[in-house]
Amino acid sequence: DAPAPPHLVFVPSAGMGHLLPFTRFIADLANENVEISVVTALPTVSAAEAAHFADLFAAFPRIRRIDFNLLPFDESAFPGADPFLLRWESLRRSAQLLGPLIAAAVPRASAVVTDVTLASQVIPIAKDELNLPCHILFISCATMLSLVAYFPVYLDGAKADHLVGDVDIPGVLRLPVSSPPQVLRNPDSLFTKQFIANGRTIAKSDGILVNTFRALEPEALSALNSGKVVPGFPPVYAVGPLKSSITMTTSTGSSDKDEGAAAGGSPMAWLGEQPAGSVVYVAFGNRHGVSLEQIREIAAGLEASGCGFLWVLKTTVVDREDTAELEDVLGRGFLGRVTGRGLVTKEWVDQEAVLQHPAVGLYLSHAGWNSVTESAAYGVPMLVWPTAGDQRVIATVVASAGFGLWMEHWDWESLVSGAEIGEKVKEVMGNEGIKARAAKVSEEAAKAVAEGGSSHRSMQEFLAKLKP
Ligand code: BUP
Repeated sequence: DAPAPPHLVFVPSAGMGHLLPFTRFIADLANENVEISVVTALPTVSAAEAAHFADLFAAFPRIRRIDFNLLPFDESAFPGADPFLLRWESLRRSAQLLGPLIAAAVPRASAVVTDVTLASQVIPIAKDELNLPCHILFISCATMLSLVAYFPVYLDGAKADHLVGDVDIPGVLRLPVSSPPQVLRNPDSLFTKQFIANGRTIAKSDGILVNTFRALEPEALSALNSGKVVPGFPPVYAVGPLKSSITMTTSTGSSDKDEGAAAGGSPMAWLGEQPAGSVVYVAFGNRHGVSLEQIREIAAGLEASGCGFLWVLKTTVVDREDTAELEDVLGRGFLGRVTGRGLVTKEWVDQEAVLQHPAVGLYLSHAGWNSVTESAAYGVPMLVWPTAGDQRVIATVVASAGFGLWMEHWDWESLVSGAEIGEKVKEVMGNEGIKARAAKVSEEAAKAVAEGGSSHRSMQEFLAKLKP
């Protein structure tokens, strides 16, 4: 008899930026000889996540779903906190329920794969309570992983409990104090506490899968794997760029089937009418609400650039709360003036499909890691304007890989003028050096995931270590 396949139990966290790499990785594994269960915390924070879970289970009926009913959690104790961060905390505080849930899985679980935001809770449960190997699927870049891993060492050295200066990560780079998540300056923030606890625990995991590829972050990967960052660190498997193989049926509010959801028509149909390389795609991720004032400046900039544009506009952190009318947000007359040349939508678009479209010549982005890996995979030059969190670290990676420009002095605290935005957009759209570099990075990405490529080999290495 052939041995039973290993059974992987995935415990993802909240937010599309966390969920998408999990579902992409899971979809990749669906062709391998493994059993898969996914722990689903309910209800999800955003509508996009709810729809995406539905898509996953519809696309792969063989994948089992383990419902995880969170314990009551009084969010009012953290007024003003980010709803996704609160969900991570709620997941962490309910983690003791995971032991019995995973122990009851059929067939018996052989390994757990979880998100870094849950690491300090889930690793001990998997390893000490259930005696199972536990891996992390790290959803940001390897450079950020090196920061997470090194930060506790840095704090010990600095005799501090928060970010106090540059972080010189051995073998990787010296991060100026302005680059790590700025909330780490506050020792009392929930984020800082989670970040440090997770950083201290990931070294006890059995391995870390990262959505990156060797050619994109060679130094960080070598330094992590040679123990330069943290001696004895577990193996880091660069398995990216992960791509979607799930058809988004329920979550594409503005796809071709839903004409008119965007001002100006359906994004994909509209892109089909634009000349090659002529359109700037504008999106700042699914968790960043842009201020009304800054929206007006971005609008002015796009109008002044003379370029075509497709803009996914968010005015609130959580999509369910975004009820503002486009015309009110953008200012009367704007949509009329850019008819035919620009399209603005508040709906979820299939960003991978957009970035693959030949009409798209530039991505004005918040530098969320998934977005960056998508741009890299499809060879789209970037103009990056980080909002918060890990995005300034990610912007460093984009700039050093050369396929994008990072506007370091553009922050979201002071207003960036439309005139400056328009100038930069025009400039990068015409920059042949960045275009050539983006094409090269895309070639390297394709090689990495092809049979025998570095990411393909890492994935095989990871699979070979799994036991039934
Ligand atoms: Br908005 C939007 N369609 O309309 P990141 C996003 N996406 O497919 P995050 C869509 O969501 P943080 C949309 O392709 C990417 O895979 C996009 O993840 C997809 O940023 C993902 O780029 C967004 O990692 O912020 O999650 O907004 O960096 O805070 O995780």
